[in-house]
Parts: sequence; C-alpha cells; structure tokens
Amino acid sequence: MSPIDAAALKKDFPLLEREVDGRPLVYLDSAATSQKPRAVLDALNDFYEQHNANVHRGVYALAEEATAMYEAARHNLAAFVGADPRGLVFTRGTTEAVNLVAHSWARPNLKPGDEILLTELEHHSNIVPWQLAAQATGAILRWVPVTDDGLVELEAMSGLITDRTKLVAISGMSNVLGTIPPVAEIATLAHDAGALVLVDGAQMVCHMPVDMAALGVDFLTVSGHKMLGPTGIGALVADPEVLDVMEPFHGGGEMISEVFPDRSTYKEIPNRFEAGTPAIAQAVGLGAAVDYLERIGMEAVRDHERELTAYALERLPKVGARVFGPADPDLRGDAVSFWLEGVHPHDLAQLVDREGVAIRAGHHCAQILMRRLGVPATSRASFYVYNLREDVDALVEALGKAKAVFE
Ligand code: C6P
Repeated sequence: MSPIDAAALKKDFPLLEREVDGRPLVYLDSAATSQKPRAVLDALNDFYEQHNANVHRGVYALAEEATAMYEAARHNLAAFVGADPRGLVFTRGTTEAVNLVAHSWARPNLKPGDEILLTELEHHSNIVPWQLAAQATGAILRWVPVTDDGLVELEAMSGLITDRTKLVAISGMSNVLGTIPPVAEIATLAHDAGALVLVDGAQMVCHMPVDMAALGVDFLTVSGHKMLGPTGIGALVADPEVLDVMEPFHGGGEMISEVFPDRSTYKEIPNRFEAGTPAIAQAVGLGAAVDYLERIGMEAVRDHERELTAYALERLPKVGARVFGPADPDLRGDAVSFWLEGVHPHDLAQLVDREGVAIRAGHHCAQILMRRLGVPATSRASFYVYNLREDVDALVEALGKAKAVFE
C-alpha cells in the first residue's frame, strides 16, 4: 500500500487535468522533467507580482525582500539535503553544477596520470565535463562496469580505486535503470584512497531522502525541475571547505569583492560562484517545491514510488516487455526502461502517445549504458508523487495495442 494519497495530490497539478486529443493525459516522463504543483506556480506568480527586484544589490525594501526570499530558498534546499547553506551554489541544474566542478576544481587540481572514476551508467552530464577536464589536464577516465541487471560492480570499483584516483563521480540514481548505488559505501572507499566524491543527484534528490552529511560526499548536484520546481534552477552542493579553495567559475557582477585594472578579488562562498543576476524567481519556486515535498515526506515519496515501480515490474513483462535494471525494487528508483520486441522505442512512444500516454524513448543521454545493454535505445516510463497504479495499467494497455499494430 502506498503511504500517500496520490489521487488527492494529483489535483494540485493543473497540467495533469488536461487531455491529449480527447484522452486524459497519463504523464510517465517525470525523469525528464516533473510537473509543477499549484504551490510552486503561485510562488512564482507571487514573486513577480509582489517582490520582484534584483538580489544582493539594492538597499530599498523590495530588493531586501527579494534577497531574503532568495537566501531563504538556499537555506531551505540546503536543509532538505542535509547540507551547510554556505556550500550551496545555485546553478541552472545538474549539468551546470558538474561543469562548475570540472572547471573550478578538476582543472586546477588534476595532473597527467591522475584518474577520475565513473560508472557505465552515467548520464552524459556526468561524463562529458570530465572528458573535457581530462583532455585539458592529462588526467585519465576509468570506468566501473555494471552487471547485466544494472548494478554497479562494487568489487571492480574497489579494485579501480587507487592512490591515482582523485575523484569518483557517480549517479545517485540512474535515469535509465533506476539503479541506486550504495553511495555512502562508495564514498568511504574513495575517501580512504584520498579521492573526492561527486554524486549526480539529478534523479536522487527528487525521489528519496538525501542527507549529504550522512552520505559523506563532497559534491552533490540538484536539478530543480525534476523535483516539482521551475526549469533553469538547481544547485551544486559542496563541502564548504572544498568549495572555499576552488577557483571562480564565471566572472562578472556580484561575485567580486574589488576589481582593479589587472585583477580582482572575490566574495566569500557561495556568492563567489554566482556571477550575474541569478534565477531569483526560480530559486523561490524551488523553495516552494521543497516545502511541498517536505509536507509529503521524502520517505513517503520513496515508498510510493517503490510500490508503483514494483507494480510496473510485475505488469510490463506480461505484455511481452523486457525490463532492464535491478529486479529488486529496493535497489532501484522509479525509472523503468524496457524493450518491446519488434517495435522500435521511438515508434512505440508515438503509438502510446495516441492513447494519451507520455513516455520517453531514446538513449536517455546515456550512450555508454545503451552499448552495455546492447540496445540502441529503450522506452522509459518514470513515476512521481502524482502517478497512480491506473497509470501503469494505461501504459500496459497502450503497449498491448501498439504490439497489435506491429503483429
Ligand atoms: N535527465 C532524462 O530524461 P539537467 O538537464 O542539467 O537538469 O540534468 C541532467 C541530468 C544529469 N544526470 C541525470 C542522472 C539525469 O537524469 C539528467 C537529466 C533527463 O533522463 C534529461 S536527458
């Protein structure tokens, strides 16, 4: 039994009331982006209607209100992930957060022969920035394999972690297979070897309780739009001691202390890493999303999605779908990738769309993983707090119809 009343929660999401070609929308693509509750839409509106001003600059009342709201959102998100707000830098999302670390930590710190450890299930956002940093520094990327059912091979990982390893960068939850690697255990292995740990939290922070201090990781990334917040906002959450000695990322207004013709001095963290006018309304909207999720409780979110995922894992094979990833719902999150024999995932996504069912098809920005799975693409359904068992039933029914078209 799910601990949350998803049918009641669903009513908070105006978009989920709409129809597609006369059929109720069944939204199963929250791993790409989540829908937004009225509370977040209201927070955005309220900010623009009542409080809009630039932050950290003006001394008039409105500017102080905007600054206080922006900083309150920082504290809110930091508390949500068990972190110190001094280490929380607002970014556009996970992609920008990883690039920040690759630019400001990796480039100045890595030498030829140093190693960055990644796993085969990483999203391109947690691969390409490291490739660029490795090309610039002479560092080497090493790859931890995944098993046939999508688990990270821990024994192989501990063999690959040596004194040459400077960073372990790993997804906290796979966007393709849902795999939840044992991050705390991996962080201990990495730290014992003197390496830092970055967790790509794009899919993790939205779907399960996260306590950065308990996980013991140095960097955690957040994508606000996947956790009911607006697009264009997320965060790099870092150990303040590590962040404090990192070089600036973007240069510009409000990250400086003093500017001279030949050099500048910089502000304290986290402002040193927030050059220019930040995404203020979006940060406030993300704060409202955090409040909304906290009212539900992240344990309850996780339990609800585990239950839905278990139901999908049970039902999908009955319609002939081969499901990828861990069979045990305790080891995985809500993203369920599958392959229906004889139908290309793109065709399948279009056919189920005719029934109002929105799923994603493609390589999901994880081409290394696609090669490991031996497929060019998968179909993927992903769930959130507003999804019901009926949504899985609608998917299964739509898949049955799609199969019939091809048979
Ligand atoms: N995955 C998906 O459909 P941004 O776009 O910066 O907020 O997040 C990038 C990203 C990084 N890591 C993981 C594990 C992700 O899932 C994503 C985004 C979307 O799976 C779009 S490709």
